[in-house]
Amino acid sequence: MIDLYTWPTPNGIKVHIMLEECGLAYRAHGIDIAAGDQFEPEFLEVNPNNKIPAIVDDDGPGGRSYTIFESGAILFYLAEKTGKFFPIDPPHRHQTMQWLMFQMGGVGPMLGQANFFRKYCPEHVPYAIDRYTREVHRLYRVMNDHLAGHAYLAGVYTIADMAVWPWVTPYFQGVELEEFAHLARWYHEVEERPAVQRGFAVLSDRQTPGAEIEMDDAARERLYGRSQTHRG
Ligand SMILES: N[C@@H](CCC(=O)N[C@@H](CS)C(=O)NCC(=O)O)C(=O)O
Repeated sequence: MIDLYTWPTPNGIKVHIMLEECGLAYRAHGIDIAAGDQFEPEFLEVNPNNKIPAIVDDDGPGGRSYTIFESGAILFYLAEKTGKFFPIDPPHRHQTMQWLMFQMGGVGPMLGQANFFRKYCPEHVPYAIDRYTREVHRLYRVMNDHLAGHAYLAGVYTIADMAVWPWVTPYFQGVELEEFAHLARWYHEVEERPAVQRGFAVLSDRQTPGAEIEMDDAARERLYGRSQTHRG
């Protein structure tokens, strides 16, 4: 059994999808990041980086309990554990890693900043909105051009698709998906997968997946406030 500590945001959803795709048994524990659950001592023991997602696998390496955080590392761990969605043959394997890194180092941080400055920042900062919205367009174009000649990011369906897909879901990052025909084709194809739909629905009774998080001043301070840098 895997204990999954998560919230229905893109970084959480990618792991929900992988667990569903692999048919692994898991228990989802909601960590409400707007309410500050990520700073509770019990959660910090699981992830000292105070972010979702994280998992505790009671059947980890050597049959022992194993804790791991960082969504890309979790996908990689689950792929190695099950032998699924991370091809063995060198071109596909390296392409999978390339697009997974592209998501973790580019798509996640840049789209995250675009969403922050467009929706959550208490000040209107045009320079930041322009910068990150342009970056979103650039990243969408890179993926769109690639998907013009490939069914999936690494050629076949892998953890790289699972990592990128939930980031393309929120539409408040200043792009129209349908303007990127190949990316849209891929997006809708992945969306049709039953495991993706089940993964997307995890904890949807507590927060609409991929949607804007309701943010009052207290929640904004918990998530982005200066007090976080002084946490003991
Ligand atoms: N690089 C991390 C990023 C995780 C992340 O940013 N999680 C967000 C939700 S999508 C979070 O938990 N934020 C709470 C906080 O920063 O206090 C990963 O991919 O796991």
